[in-house]
Amino acid sequence: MTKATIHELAFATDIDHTVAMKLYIGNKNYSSWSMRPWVLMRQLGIDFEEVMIRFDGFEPDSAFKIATRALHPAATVPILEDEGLEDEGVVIADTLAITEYLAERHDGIWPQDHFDRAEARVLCATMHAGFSALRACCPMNIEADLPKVGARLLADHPALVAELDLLEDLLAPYLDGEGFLFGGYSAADAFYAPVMTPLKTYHLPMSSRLATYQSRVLAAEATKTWIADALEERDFLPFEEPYRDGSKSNK
Ligand SMILES: N[C@@H](CCC(=O)N[C@@H](CS)C(=O)NCC(=O)O)C(=O)O
Repeated sequence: MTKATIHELAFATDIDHTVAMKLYIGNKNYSSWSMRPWVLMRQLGIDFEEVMIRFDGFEPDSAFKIATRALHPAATVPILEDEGLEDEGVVIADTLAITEYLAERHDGIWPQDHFDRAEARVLCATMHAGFSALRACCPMNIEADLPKVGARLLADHPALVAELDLLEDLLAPYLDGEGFLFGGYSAADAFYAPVMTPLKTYHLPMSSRLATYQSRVLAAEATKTWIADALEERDFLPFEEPYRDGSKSNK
């Protein structure tokens, strides 16, 4: 897998078209949506080129928005670009759509068993469409450690507490095994891995079974690599930091 960083993709004319699939992602410390297809592809050994579009803000005239809009009107990351043959190609925004696209070409994205597959899809769809309080109160911030903030958020936001209960209830049937949610690594693990990082960052409560799964999924090779890359970024972005003061942080 090769790596590139771009800041003004919208104006770039020399994009390398030699690699079949490109995954456009945001900052690894902050972009939980980008993390999902990245860890999925990486863990399953699907080759891709990673292109980071740095978050500089989400205003319409930000470099991030200009670059992402040039790729797809959704103007969000992740975006998967697959060139296909003879100038055909596809640009896919949205993690679920990317996951289904990959599943049409690669084994192992969804569990093998018919019923497991349906249940894995429910888990992914529920994560994709829900958990708005967790997302809003506890944005992913891999390198931060915010126990006091976490305690305050739990006291002030009943919706956050309810979503943590929902997380436990949703995953409970799948936490007995020694492996991942459906045995082998699947899209379900990739969709839930990013949520395991705020549980750590904000010291949120969880059952011992969920904590065991958290350790397992964070120790998966792909997740470990993503986290190591995130820790190396050292790119403090105030608009992604509701709780910290940049002057006291890493940059
Ligand atoms: N439904 C999209 C959501 C993607 C998303 O919101 N990504 C964030 C980065 S983690 C983003 O690009 N935000 C830019 C914005 O909100 O304008 C997906 O599943 O991929």
